[in-house]
Amino acid sequence: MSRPLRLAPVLLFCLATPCLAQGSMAGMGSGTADTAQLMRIKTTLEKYRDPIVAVREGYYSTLACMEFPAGEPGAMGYAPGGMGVHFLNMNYVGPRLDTLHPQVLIYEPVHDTLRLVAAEWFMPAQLSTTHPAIFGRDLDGPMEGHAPIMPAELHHWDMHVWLWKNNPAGMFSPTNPTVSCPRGARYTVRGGPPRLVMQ
Ligand SMILES: [Cu+2]
Repeated sequence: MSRPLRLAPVLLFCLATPCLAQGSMAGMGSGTADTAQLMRIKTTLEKYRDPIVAVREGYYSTLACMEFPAGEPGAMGYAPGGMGVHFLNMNYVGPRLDTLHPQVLIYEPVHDTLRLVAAEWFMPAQLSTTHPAIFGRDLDGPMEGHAPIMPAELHHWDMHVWLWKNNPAGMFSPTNPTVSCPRGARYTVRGGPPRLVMQ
């Protein structure tokens, strides 16, 4: 049990995992995830459309709005696109994944508000030497932590699921080409995808 606790400071420091997800409910159909199950999860998480509710329940903003304009050799094959702002709940970080308790909620800044677009399941690589899975799909990774909000040493697995915004790249794609961050804003971060690492 000391492992998750030791991770806490690191995770709190970084935390915004550029995660990528793909598709929308309409675009799903790949993999084994079942639409009815995803719809139930979406309904359960609907309350987090209000980011204040998310914060009150332990999902804290990691501040940066992440965009990945282009891929690069040796990195995760992210489709060019955005991810948005990650809100992380450390209470749910551990060696098991639960469909109803994603570790991360993702919001897209739209005018003066934040719009819930995706949920992300996240596990530090040190908690599992094999691909964790959820919805019958393996998480992506392991990959390095996402700069600048996570140290590169924070190797992890993650999976983005675009439950609230259609993703032309796929419902489980880490990035969404329709998501963007405010141009020129202080905390808009545009970068390359994280590197895959060996377990
Ligand atoms: Cu992400």
